[in-house]
Amino acid sequence: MPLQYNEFYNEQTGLTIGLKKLLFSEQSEYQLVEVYETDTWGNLMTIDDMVMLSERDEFVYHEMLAHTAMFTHPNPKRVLIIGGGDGGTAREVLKHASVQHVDMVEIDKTVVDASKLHFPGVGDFDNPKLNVLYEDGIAFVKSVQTPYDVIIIDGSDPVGPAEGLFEKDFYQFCIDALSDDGVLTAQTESPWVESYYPSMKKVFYALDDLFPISKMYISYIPLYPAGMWSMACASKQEDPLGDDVQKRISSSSDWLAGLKYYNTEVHKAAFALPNFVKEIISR
Ligand code: SPD
Repeated sequence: MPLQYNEFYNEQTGLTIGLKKLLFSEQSEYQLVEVYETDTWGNLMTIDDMVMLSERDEFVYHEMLAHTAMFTHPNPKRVLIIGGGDGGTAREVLKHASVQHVDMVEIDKTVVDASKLHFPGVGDFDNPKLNVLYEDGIAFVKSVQTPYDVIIIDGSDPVGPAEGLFEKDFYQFCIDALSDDGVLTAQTESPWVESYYPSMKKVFYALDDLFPISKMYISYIPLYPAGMWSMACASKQEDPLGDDVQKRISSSSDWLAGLKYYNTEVHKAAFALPNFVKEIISR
């Protein structure tokens, strides 16, 4: 019998990944963090038996979560990442020349330690603009004094320590912690996994109530449940589908050519939602 990792997301239906060996396993104060060497996906991190990232497909998630927010803001200087302990979202944020300071607030140091050891190509932890704090992201957002231009919620699934990242109260604190033209993106689970619909609805209804502009967008991440993944983009002023955003993306074509998923066309197309997805968050 080959060694396999299985994540079941619909009773008996799930995802199977071939494994070579277990590289890391630690029950932290918050969760079970494991890293495997896989057959064809590079190293794979799971938290409480749910896939967080693989070396081969992590670029989709991190590019889409980071650049959608960063290009929607006209001049992002201060950025807050809640979660994101593997460093992939910060790596993408730090590609933007306007950025002066990034606070990454990860509750679990074990995630950062495992990432530095087993995903050396993912994070940019030595970048002097990056400040890593090991704290509860919700408590941190409540106490923000100097506003951020962009807040990115790169949390885990809505079970365990990340549950609060799907609550309206949390987004109220986020809007207060954003500058007047602030932009927020958040990971919001798979449109194919019905057990997550209540959490998705909570986030989108909250953003719709709190922000002048809020939209869902989607991307394709093979090792996440069912491969289709949703994200939220909420903004105080700029529409992510506005002409200025498209101009900003196009004028960065020199370094954007180095990305593997995100580009001008993908930014726009990601906001085109199939009807069954629209239905999940319609009110
Ligand atoms: N089930 C996957 C949920 C995605 C959680 N975030 C992944 C962290 C990658 N930086």
